[in-house]
Amino acid sequence: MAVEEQLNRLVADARAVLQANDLGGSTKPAPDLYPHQWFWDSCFITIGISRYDTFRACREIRSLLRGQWHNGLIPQIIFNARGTGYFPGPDVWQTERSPNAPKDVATSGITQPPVLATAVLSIWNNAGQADRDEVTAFLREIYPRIRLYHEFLYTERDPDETGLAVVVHPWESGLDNSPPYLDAGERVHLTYKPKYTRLDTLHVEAKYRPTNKNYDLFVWLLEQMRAVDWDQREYLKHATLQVEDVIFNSILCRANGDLARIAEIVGADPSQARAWREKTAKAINDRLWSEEDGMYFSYDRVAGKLLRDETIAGFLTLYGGVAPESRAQRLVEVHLRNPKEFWPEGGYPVPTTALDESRWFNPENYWLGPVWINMNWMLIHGLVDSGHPELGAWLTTKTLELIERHGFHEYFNPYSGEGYGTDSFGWSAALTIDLISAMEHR
Ligand code: 9WN
Repeated sequence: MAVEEQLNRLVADARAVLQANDLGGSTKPAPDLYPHQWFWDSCFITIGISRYDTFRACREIRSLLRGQWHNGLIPQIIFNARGTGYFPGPDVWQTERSPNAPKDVATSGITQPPVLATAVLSIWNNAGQADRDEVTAFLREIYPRIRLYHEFLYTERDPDETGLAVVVHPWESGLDNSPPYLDAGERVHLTYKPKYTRLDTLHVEAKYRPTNKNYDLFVWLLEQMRAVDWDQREYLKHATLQVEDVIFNSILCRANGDLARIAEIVGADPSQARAWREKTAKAINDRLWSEEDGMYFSYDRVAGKLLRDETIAGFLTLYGGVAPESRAQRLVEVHLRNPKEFWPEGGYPVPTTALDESRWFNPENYWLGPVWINMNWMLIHGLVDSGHPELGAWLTTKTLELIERHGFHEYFNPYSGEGYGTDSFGWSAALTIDLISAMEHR
């Protein structure tokens, strides 16, 4: 089959996945496992959809913003009233306890990585000339809301005013059971064993998902935040898990750059977004770099130390445009392209946990090793932007090969490419569309 034809078919299949997951206004990440709207999923999905349907992409963002809290928080989940089979649901979160929660829509009480400004800018970048004015008006309308979200991160989530947003729940990081979170989580003393029934393992075999012990931590932390009625400042005073997360903050850096660009488009002042970007980039370099390891790590604010587990996280500084050239070079040459760490010979880069991180690595389990398409997508951008365009192009080819051979799964074995978790996974489909469209525009 001609390559062109193969790529066209892949795009058509990806669009069919996004069609099937359409909730009418927003897109669920997966048919059964994730029946609601998720924050960063929706952003990645918007990026893909913006390549072929500008106004559906706008609707996706509007739906997300319906869930925004008065203090600016964009929640990790906006519940779909007809969605069933997901734990924890609105009855567990009880976010109505907070005066900040929106009244007419049920949401969770935590956030997720801030891809929002980047997703919104992609709509504008990808819109046809005929739609530009309407999209500019849309940007003008929602710009204050995106800015409010960034403000929330810098006021309510940066207690030391370092420029680094603090993540307080593994689900906020988006990489729920990634080693740094299990590591920080081991130091959290669960004062009781929470009572709950998992539903995820009805959809996906337990060996591919976080453990029950991980879920105890997830639910216990949720209950601690609920106990202070989702009051962010109050909670942070005593929070037992607090991570200055390198991925979250790298994404924030890029998003600040994109927010500044949106400000320019709508005729607002971009200087605050630029200042935020600089502050966060500097803080990542000052606080999260380990010269000894030649790697960036997240920082455990409770234990007061770097979480030096070897995961994909440090490479995301390339996506954030944060790493100076010499550091970027070390990241790529010493670690990323190392077949013992992140470049499996004959397999598929990039595993989310290093192959030689023997304490944690597992090629089948969630964020403990498998390849995820959103991570590769961000890394491709990071590689291109940091002066490694050939490597970026090569990673694009391998990522599309993975999808073509194994389908739109949630995550993949870095050796064999076998797909795990749910199939018909939204961002796997959406980012495939974006990668192929970007190739065509080169
Ligand atoms: C909790 C929806 C989400 C993703 C996360 C991924 C997984 C949820 C879960 O699914 O997390 O947010 O229930 O396991 O880890 O990144 O946003 O696709």
